[in-house]
Amino acid sequence: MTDIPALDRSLKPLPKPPVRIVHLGLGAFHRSHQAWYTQHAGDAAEWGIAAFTGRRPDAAEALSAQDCLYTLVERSAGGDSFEVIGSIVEAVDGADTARLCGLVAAKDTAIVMLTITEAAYGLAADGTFDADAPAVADDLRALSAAASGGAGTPATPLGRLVLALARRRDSGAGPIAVVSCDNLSANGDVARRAVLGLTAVWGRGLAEWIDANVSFVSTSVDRITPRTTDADIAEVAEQCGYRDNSPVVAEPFRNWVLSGGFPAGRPRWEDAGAVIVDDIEPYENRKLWLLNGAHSMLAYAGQLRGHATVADALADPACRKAVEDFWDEAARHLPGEELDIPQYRQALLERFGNARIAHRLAQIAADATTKLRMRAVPALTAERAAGRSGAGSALMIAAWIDYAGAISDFQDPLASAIRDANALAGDGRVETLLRLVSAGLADDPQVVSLVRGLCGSFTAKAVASAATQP
Ligand code: CS2
Repeated sequence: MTDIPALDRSLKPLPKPPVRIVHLGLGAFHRSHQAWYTQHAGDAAEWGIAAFTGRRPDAAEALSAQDCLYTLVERSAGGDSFEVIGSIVEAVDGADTARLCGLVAAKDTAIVMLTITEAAYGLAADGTFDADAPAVADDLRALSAAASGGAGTPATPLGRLVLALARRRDSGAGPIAVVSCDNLSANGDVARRAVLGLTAVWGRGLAEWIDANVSFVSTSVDRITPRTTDADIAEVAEQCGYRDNSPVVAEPFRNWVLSGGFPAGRPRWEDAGAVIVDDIEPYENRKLWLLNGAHSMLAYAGQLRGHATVADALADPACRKAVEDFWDEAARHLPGEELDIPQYRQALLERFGNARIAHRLAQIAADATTKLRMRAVPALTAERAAGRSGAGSALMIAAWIDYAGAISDFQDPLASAIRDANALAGDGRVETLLRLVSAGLADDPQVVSLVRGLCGSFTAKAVASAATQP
């Protein structure tokens, strides 16, 4: 494979638009979603993206080595199609706060976009900003030092954003939009709360400037994007005849709903199918509960039953039933004919069933405590308030509790608290784990006993009994 050319702009001379969007969280999802929409906007020639990585520089190095071009492999049940994406024009190590500040402070920059993961917003279990979370506390110290002219370099994406917004204020470049593209309900409001929480130590009117000049846009984002594998890299070489070390694979489906103002302009994303609405909540809830909620159910139940991918788990009747029961509950709280829930559910079954997309359950299982708050807790709380048990939603939490007890190596912002809870003997374990997801639910003895009773639903015993059923 050494005799094929490398992908770069001499091989594919795509236009290189000027940077007007700064993105934090360079990863596969940004590349399959917002970068695709930006390339397909009618005025794409005016909108380039400078994308910054999170914790590690690797993705920026790999992309820079090929002039920021990469192949999007659109993988349907029937086959693959390939497109080179060129809307990212600069890929930067997230630790390079000098470059970030320079770009955010530039007059031409109109948008800062975020795909930093749900866990990065520093939310406490009650949805408020948690100033005591360890990474947040470190950044508050760094920002406080920077605010007084000393050396302080924040390490979290939102800490870095606050530093950069302070530079924009100082440069007089004017209003800007911050667009959260993470799977959180009211993600624009959550981003605003987190930014203002981190701004508190800055003083000197920065919070007031942000209030008056930064528009926090809420979005609902959707495109299933599994992690790229070596086989994908080999396939691109074979099918496209060039070497791309950073292709990204995604399903054909994509959806983007946005709500909020863009004081310095935005690409015409609607030309590419994005939808601009006044009230985003119904769309957000539909996607978060039905798609992401089903994903989390399959991630925990499916892995307990020995499955590795979404498609495998969905083909298992026990997992499929758990998803459908949960959907029945969640759908009761998704009113409005325009949401067309039956059609949406049917489409999800088809998308999840696309076995050519190897979407790993282990990838979805990460950051459970944050995700379950968005995916299981709202429907469970609404069902309880309506006088029903909420067993379909509670099963998602019970499956996670079993999963958390069954594996030792997991990623979660509350990993050490989960480990401490797992060490508890007897009845206390379930209640303590439930409390990490929702204090309100853990305060209700009926919910605790419901979840406790549902634990074990997908264990080996359940597998055996399901297998003997007709
Ligand atoms: C998934 C999402 O990993 C996860 O938590 O549920 O990444 C999901 O694939 C996307 O939101 C699809 O749009």
